[in-house]
Amino acid sequence: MERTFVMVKPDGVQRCIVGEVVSRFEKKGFKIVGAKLLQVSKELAEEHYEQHKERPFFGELVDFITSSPVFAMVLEGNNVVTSARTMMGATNPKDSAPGTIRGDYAVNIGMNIIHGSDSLESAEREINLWFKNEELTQYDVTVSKWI
Ligand code: DAT
Ligand code: MG
Repeated sequence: MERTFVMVKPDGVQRCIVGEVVSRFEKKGFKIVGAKLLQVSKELAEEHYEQHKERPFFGELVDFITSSPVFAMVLEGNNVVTSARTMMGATNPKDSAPGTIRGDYAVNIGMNIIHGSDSLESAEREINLWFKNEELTQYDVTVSKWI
């Protein structure tokens, strides 16, 4: 079954909308298979965002993601990588549609509430980067046959 990495960024944790964000994914029908609140190290932040290391905003991005705890999750479900990205909305909140997480809760591109893996390859890389195998669970949800 497909898995993705999703993280509520420091702005989302500070604004007390972790539950709101998690709830959207739960209600959609995705299964949480791992979750933790953590303070991100500079090393982890730089590795996570390595594809952006030449971009002018890289320093700010690393400073932001390490500024306060994040809530990291692994979600599982059919087509979850693409669906979670759709639920997040466009990167820049000025372009994200109402009804999406960024569209409903964010105003600035620097503080856009949530991260989600952008492809199956990124999801695999990010899940391995953020979670140890033993932190991920396997369990059956009895309602899954209705989802
Ligand atoms: P996404 O988070 O939608 O995958 P991304 O991978 O292109 O977007 O960029 C990672 C994060 O970097 C993004 O969530 C917010 C920040 N960012 C992207 N473009 C930016 C820009 N032009 N100025 C400032 N921050 C930016
Ligand atoms: Mg990205």
